[in-house]
Amino acid sequence: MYEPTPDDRFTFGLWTVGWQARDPFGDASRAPLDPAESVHRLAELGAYGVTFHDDDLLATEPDRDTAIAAFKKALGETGMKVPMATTNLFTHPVFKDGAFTSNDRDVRRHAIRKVIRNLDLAAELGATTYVCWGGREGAESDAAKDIRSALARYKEAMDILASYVIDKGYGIRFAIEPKPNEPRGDILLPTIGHALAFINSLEHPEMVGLNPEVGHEQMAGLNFVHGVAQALWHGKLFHIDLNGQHGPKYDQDLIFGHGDVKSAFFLVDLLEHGGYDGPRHFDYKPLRTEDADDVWHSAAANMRTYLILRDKARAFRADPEVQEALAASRVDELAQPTMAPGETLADLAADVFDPEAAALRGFHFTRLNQLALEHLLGVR
Ligand code: 3MF
Ligand code: MG
Ligand code: MG
Ligand code: MG
Repeated sequence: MYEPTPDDRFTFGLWTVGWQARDPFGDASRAPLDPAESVHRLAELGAYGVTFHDDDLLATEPDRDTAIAAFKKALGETGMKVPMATTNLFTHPVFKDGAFTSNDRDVRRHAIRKVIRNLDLAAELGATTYVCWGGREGAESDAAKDIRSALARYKEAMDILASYVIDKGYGIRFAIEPKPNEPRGDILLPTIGHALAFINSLEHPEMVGLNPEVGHEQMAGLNFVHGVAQALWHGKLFHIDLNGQHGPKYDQDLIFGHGDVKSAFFLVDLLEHGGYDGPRHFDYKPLRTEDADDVWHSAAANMRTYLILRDKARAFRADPEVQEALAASRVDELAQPTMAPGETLADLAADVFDPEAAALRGFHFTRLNQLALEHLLGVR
């Protein structure tokens, strides 16, 4: 039970299992991992595919062509897919003031070239989503960056990339990954909402959606389930980064479910019943305390936790007492339009309504919440 298969569409960034656990205070605690080994190990664990930054492929082999050939060989041997790719625009010090929005115009031009080069590889490997996380697009001082110009340059870069993909005929859509801070003091497009508004200003808004990450919204104290629901409502949930976080602090990238488990339960419920059909992509970091074997236990833990929560969410929905509680809370009533078709404002005005009596009606949400918790805790 809870054994993942490729049908579950679980994917992992090469940079997750491959993280050497360097942090701002300490050196690497693990050796670099050969991407081809990661592909094989993840396939054995039941994953569907892998994703990568351009530079991730060079973890153990500096020659790009040789590295790509070895990666392709591993994909061929395992049947693993590459549904998403992305660009590293944050590690090299040239990107210290950002990439698309660096004050240095030469750097901005270099960044666009770097993305284009990896877009060609992404298309060749069959990726359909290209993620843009604005890691260093930001500032520490409000004097240092003209945010309106930065957004104009961000838009310029996204427009150039979208028309490149159209010209090439690549079947790729872009997904912006919001994050409030870290590594910059403040990052542009800090939340799902900011990114959604930005997308409306682009030349090809239909080609650009979101890749929200659990921990990134929770770092800002926001409700991730609400954010994902809004992205779905706008038709913009192109991809997702699943992991765990304990509220507002540094980006923990814990295993999925190892942070706010109740939010993880409702997230899985939403993804499974809310019409998302993309990959379930894990963007986590194996703890720095873990050794080379532990890494694979941690990868497996992400998928197992998702499958357990999927089971719990199904059981929650199927429980007659839950159905009764949902009805008592009038959850379905919200789907009913406030005005019936053909009704006029005169009809609205004619309502006989007693606000004092309506104010006395309880919604019984506590019972629903407790039922969800009991399903999650395994006592129902
Ligand atoms: C950082 C992230 C990134 C992005 C990745 C792209 C290194 O907090 O979440 O991971 O997910 O760059 O997709
Ligand atoms: Mg994170
Ligand atoms: Mg992250
Ligand atoms: Mg991420």
